[in-house]
Amino acid sequence: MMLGHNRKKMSGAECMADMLRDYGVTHVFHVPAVLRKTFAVMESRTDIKRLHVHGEKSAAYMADGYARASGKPGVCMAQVIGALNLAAGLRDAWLAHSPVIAMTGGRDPKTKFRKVYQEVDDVPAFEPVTKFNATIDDVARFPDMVRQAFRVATSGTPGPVHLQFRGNEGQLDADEAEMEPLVEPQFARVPAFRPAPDQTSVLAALAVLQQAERPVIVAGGGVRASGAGAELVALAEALQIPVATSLNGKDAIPGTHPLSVGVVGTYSRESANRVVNRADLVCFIGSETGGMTTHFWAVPPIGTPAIQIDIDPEALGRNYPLAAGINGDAKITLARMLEHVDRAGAAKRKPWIAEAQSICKEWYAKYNPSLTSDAVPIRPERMCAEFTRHAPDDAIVVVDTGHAGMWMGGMYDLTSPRQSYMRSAGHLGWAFPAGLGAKCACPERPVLVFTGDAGFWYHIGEVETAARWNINSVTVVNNNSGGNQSKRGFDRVYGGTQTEQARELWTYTKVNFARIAEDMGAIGMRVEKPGELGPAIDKALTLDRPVIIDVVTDIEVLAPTAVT
Ligand SMILES: Cc1ncc(C[n+]2csc(CCOP(=O)(O)OP(=O)(O)O)c2C)c(N)n1
Ligand SMILES: [Mg+2]
Repeated sequence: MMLGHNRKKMSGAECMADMLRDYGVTHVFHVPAVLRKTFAVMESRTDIKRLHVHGEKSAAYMADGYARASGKPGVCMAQVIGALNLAAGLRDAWLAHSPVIAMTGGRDPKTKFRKVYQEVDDVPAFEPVTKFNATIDDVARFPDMVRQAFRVATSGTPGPVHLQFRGNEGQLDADEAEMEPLVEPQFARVPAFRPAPDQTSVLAALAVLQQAERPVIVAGGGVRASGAGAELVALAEALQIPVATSLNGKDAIPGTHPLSVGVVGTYSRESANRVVNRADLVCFIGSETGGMTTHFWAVPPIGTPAIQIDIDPEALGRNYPLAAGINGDAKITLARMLEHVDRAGAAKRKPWIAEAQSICKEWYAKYNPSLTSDAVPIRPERMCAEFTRHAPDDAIVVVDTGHAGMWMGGMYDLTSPRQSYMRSAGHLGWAFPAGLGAKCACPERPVLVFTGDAGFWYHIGEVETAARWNINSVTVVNNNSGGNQSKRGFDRVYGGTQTEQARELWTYTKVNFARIAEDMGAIGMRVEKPGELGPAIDKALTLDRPVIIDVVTDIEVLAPTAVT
């Protein structure tokens, strides 16, 4: 089929519905009313599920969770008045490089600047959170602009895009034109391209890496986007190099692998920071070398010899001067490195591996009492240990930020290369709706969410969405009736000890989320004793219903902070 040779008269709505179907989109998350006609024709022309949710921000988070779980772009939509709510929800996708496509209604040239009801110029607000931010005023542009949206979202370093359609509800979709709803399947998922590295830089980087006595790999989200976990582990094994990950790259290597040292950086595991800071060379793969992963460039300190591999050439050397840099897709690059690797030198790193492993053993010995604690109220470390024991081999584990990110990033171990781990890139409240999106994308895989109560409150209304649409994720709430990650910071500004009244700044009323969930049509379970959590997770995963497990935890327990 040649582009431009199969045009027929059709509406924008028909064109959009056909294109989304042919790109393999299965779900669209929206708050009405936007592209109304498109939604109507979707019903007869496609099997796309049109999820009417409780807020534009959660629609964006669902699309983001869908995208991160499947690699396929997640699609979310809002009318003009909801556009900035949607933009707010793209911020996590932007930070995590997730391919989300947001569509909104926009201004009509006939009436703009006349104080039209609900209208402002939304386009600039999408600028900082998208790779491509465009307006469509003529229906004949549907095919090329939708293709461009998928192209940009999935290629290079992936990320969100925004298309604004003429009319507050995007009524442009009712117009007709001669169009061809052609799609390019290559851009239906990440990565669209796998650019291969040049041979010279592969050999140069290998030479540096093989010479090092105490190298460490830091694997980032680029490894997960590239699906390069197997190649990463193979290279680490061939050269005997310990592997730390960023939070975003946590599922690049199972936590139970003998070369895994944990998540490095700010929300981290002490063993990873200690190993990275003892290394004589750090090899960053698919990592932005950002503040969170490097504990604001203290782990490793700037000046530590470094290698970097990235699909984006502009990322190479941004924060650490490089001994070698490779521009390429992580999976292809690691495969090329494996072809040329000299395994003979690996033996010299025996003492380094032994040191890294003893640092990991020390970590387990130090935290074993809290990981196995029978204390009531329950300690969050024990919750993480139950996740390690009870997450099925093919689970998608979805984690909120703040304390949730610290607890699970540091204390939970993936036990199989088939498990996935996705985490909020900074927004409290992301995990629960993102978990729903992940379950929509991968209905056959168990989805287990870890969130704090403050995180869960944000989008609690989506329990009703989960029940209505049978989105059967299992959400475990670390319920300490407050946002106790904030406690340390308030202790500090009160000069060491808070006043009793200061607790109004970070605590809530005690509630039973299990009961609230039941009222909204989900299954609720309440866990008050540590031994009950594992069996509750096992049971919840058999129910084929959305489940909220409310775990009553200790408000005084704080996560360990990063070591340098
Ligand atoms: C959108 C947003 N607003 C504010 C914050 C700052 N923040 C980080 S953690 C936190 C409280 C977390 O409370 P909860 O989810 O209950 O977890 P806990 O600390 O109690 O374990 C807040 C307000 C944030 N990360 N994101
Ligand atoms: Mg809390």
